[in-house]
Amino acid sequence: MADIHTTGAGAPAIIRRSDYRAPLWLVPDVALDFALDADATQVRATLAVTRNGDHDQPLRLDGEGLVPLSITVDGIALTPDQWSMDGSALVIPLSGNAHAVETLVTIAPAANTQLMGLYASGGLLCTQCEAEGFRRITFFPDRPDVLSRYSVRMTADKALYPVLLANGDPVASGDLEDGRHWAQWNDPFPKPCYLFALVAGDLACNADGFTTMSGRKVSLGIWVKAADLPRTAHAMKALKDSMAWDERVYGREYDLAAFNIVAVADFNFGAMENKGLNIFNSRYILADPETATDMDYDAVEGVVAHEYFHNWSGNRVTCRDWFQLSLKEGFTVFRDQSFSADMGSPAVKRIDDVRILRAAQFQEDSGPLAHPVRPESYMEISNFYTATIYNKGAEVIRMMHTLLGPERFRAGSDLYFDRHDGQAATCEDFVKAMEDGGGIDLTQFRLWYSQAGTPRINATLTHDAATGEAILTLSQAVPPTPGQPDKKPMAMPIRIALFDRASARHHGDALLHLTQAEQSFRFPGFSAPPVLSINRGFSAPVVIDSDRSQADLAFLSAHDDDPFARYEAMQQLMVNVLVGTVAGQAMDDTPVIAAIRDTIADSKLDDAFIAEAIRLPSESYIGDQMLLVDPDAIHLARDRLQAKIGATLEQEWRALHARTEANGFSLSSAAKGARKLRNTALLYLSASGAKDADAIAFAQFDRADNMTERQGALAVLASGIGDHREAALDIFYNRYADDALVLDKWFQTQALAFHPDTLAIVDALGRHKDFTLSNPNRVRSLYGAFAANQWGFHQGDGAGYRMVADIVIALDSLNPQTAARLVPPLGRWRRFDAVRGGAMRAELERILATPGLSKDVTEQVVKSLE
Ligand code: 0A1
Ligand code: ZN
Repeated sequence: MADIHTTGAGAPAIIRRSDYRAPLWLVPDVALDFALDADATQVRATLAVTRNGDHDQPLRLDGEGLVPLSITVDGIALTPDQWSMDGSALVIPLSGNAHAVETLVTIAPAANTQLMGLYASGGLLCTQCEAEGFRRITFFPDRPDVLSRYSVRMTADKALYPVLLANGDPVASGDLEDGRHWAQWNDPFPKPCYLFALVAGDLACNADGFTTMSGRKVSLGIWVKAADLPRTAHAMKALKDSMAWDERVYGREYDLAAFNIVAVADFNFGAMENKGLNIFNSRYILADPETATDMDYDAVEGVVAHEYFHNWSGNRVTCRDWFQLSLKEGFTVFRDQSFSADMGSPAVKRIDDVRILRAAQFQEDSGPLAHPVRPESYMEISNFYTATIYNKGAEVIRMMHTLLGPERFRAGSDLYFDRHDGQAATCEDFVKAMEDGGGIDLTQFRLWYSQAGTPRINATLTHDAATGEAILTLSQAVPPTPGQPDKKPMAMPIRIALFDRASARHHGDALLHLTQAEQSFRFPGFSAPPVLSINRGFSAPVVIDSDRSQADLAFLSAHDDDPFARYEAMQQLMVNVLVGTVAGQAMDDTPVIAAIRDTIADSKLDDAFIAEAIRLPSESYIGDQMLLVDPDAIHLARDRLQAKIGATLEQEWRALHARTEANGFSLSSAAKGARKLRNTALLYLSASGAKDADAIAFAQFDRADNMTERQGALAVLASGIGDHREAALDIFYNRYADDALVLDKWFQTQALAFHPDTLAIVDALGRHKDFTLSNPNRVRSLYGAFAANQWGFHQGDGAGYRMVADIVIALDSLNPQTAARLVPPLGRWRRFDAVRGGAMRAELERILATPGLSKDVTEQVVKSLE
C-alpha cells in the first residue's frame, strides 16, 4: 500500500489509525426535528455540545452536500462572519465550554441514489448512516466515539407515511392540520450517530412480544408492505430465538421496551443494527416456501440474529474508530455463526462458513486488497466492510474461544461487556478483557489483528518404529501482503487426531499450540504409522499443506469422526485429481468415485452432510490452488470429472433422487437435508448424460412445491443446452414477474450458469426491462454473480472484464458503494495469464480515467493496480 498519496492531484486522502485523537467536542444530547417529504425534508438539529479537555479549538461538524440555512448558538442566530465552511464541514468558534447549537438544513431523499443518509425506497423514507451517512442528514461530529442521547420528532403527510418509527421507545404522537401527523421517539442509551435511524411509510406490522430473563416485556414489530406480512413469520421466530439465545449463552438481555425491524427493497448491504430499529434488505426478512430457498431461510435466521446480537456487541459497546470495525463485526459474526450452529446442524454450518471464508476471505487475503483484521489506513471506510473484517475477524474470536474453552471465554466476554458498557472500545480492549477474564496471555496472538495474509502450515508426519512414536512437524509461513513484506510466526490452535489404520480409531483429539516457525510434536504408542487428521473443525483459518496420500485421504473420507475433517479429506481428494488434471497429468479418479459411492451408502450420515461432502469444489476454489489460473482447463477438468461421477454412479443418482422426494413441505433439518441431496443427485444425473435427465429436471422444476427444488432444477436446466432450458426460464419469469426477490434469482441463476453463451446472455439481461442499476440486489444478482462465475467472466477475449468495467463506470455516479464492490474481481490480474491479466489491467485503467470517479471506486482501483 506504498504510495497511494502520490498518485496525483485529487487522489483521496488517506486516513490512518495512528492519527486517532479523542474528539475535541462531545455531544451528550441531541434533539432532531424532521419535517419529512420525499423531495425536500427539513432537518432541525439541536446539539448540546461540551468542550472535551483543555483546548481553544472551534466546533467542527461534518456535513456532506449540506447547506446551513440557519445556525444559532444558545438561541441567538449567528451572522455569516461567526461561522465558516472548511470543505463540506461547518466550523463554529465557541467561547464557553457548553453550548446549544442549532442548525437547519434541507435534504432531498428522493434524489438520494447512493442510499446513504435519508433516502426513498418503494414509497418509504428510510435511513442508512453506517459508516458515515449521518453527515448527509445533518451537521454533526460523525465519528463513532461521540455518543449522544437522541430525541427525535418527525412530522409527515399521514396518508403517505402513516407509520413513523425511530430509535428507542415511542413517547407521543398526534395529528396536525393539512393531513399531517407527528411522532416523538426517545432513545435513552447514548449512541454514536451511525446507529441513528428513522423510517416513515405505509407499513404493516407483524407484532409479537418477548419477556426477558428479568421479566421485562418487550414489544416486537416486523414492519413490511402489507402484501408481505405472510412472509415475516420465520424472521419473527429467528428474532425471538436470538433474544433467548443471547440470554442463555452470553447472559445478555434486551434493554428497551420496543424492538422494531423494517424491510426495505433498496439497500446497499444486508441489514443494519440501528439501536432498537434494525433496517433490513428485504431479502433477509421475507421468506415463504414458494419464494425462498432453504438457504434463504437460513440467511434470514442468521442475519436477524446478527443484527440483534449487535445490540450488545456493537451498540452497548461500540467502536472507538472505524479501524476497530472488526471489534463489533468479527465478534458478532462469531456470535451469529454459533447461534445458527445451535439452531441447526453444527457440522454443516461449519462447512458452509469455511467455504465462504475460503471463497471470499482467502481470495482477498492473497490479492492486492489484502489488509489486516485491524487495518492501518483507508481512503473510504465503506470499502472495509470486507470478508477480512467480518469472516476472518470471526475466526480470530473463534480461536480465542478454542484456546480458552467455553467457560473462560464467557468470563472474558462478561468482563468485556461490564468493563466497556456505554463506551467506544478498541480491539485491544477486547483482547485485554479475554486475557484478564479468561486468564491467558495473548501477546503473540495479537498478531492476528495486525498481520494480513493467510498463514500456510506445512505438516509432515513421520513414524519412529523403534520408539513407537509418531512425530508431527508443523512449519508456518505468512505470505507477504501489501505494505507487509515480512511476517512473524503466529500463535494458533491446531486440532489433530491420529488414526490407527487397522481399527480406524484414534486416542482422542489433541489441541496443539503452534507458536513457532517450526515445531515438532511427539505422540507415543504407535506401532505403525497412523493417518493424520489435521485442523479438525477448521480450528485455525490457515491453509494446510500436507503430504497425505490419496489413500490416506480416502481413508479419512470414510472414517474421520470430525465432520469437518471428513468433508475436507473428501474435498482434498477431489482437488488433487482436478489440479493434477489441469496440469496435464493422467489422474486416477477411481478413489474419488469410490469415496462418493461409499458416502452416499453410509446410513449413519445425514443427507445434508452427504450433500456437502460429495459436492465438487467450485471452479474458483480449484483456481485458488494454482499459481496461474487457467479458467478453461479448470472448467473442462471439473466438467469431465462431474460427468464421470454422474455416469459411473447413474443408478445411485436415480435412486437418491427418488428416495429424497418428499410428500409435503417441512422445514425440519431432515427435510432440508433431503432437498439439498435431491438437488445434488439431479445435478450428477444431468451430468451423466442420461437421455431422460433433462425431462427429470424439468419435472422437478414443474412439480416442486418449494423454491429450493424449483431453483435447484432451474440451475441444472440453465447450465444445459437441453430442450427445456428456455421453457423453464420463461415459466419461472412469468410466474414471479411481480416478485423482485424471486426475479433476482432468475437473473442470478443465468449469470452463474455453466453455459457457453453466459456472457451474451448476461449482456442481454443487462438490457432486460426488469434490470435496473438503481436496485443493489438486482445489480449483484446479475453482475456480482457473473463476476463470480470464473469460466464466464474470464473469457479469453476480455469481454467479461469490459462488461463489468462498463457497469462499474455507469453505476459509480449513482451508487459508488455498490459500484466499488464490483471492482475486486478485476484486481486479481496477477493470477491470470498475460493476455487476461493485461486485459484486466486495461479495464482498471479505463475505470480510473473516468472523470469524477468516486473515492470508493478510486481506492479499490488504485490498490488493485499497484
Ligand atoms: N453493520 C452492518 C453492515 C452495514 C454496513 C454499512 C452499511 O451501509 C450501507 C449497511 C450495513 C452489519 O454488520 O450488518
Ligand atoms: Zn454486523
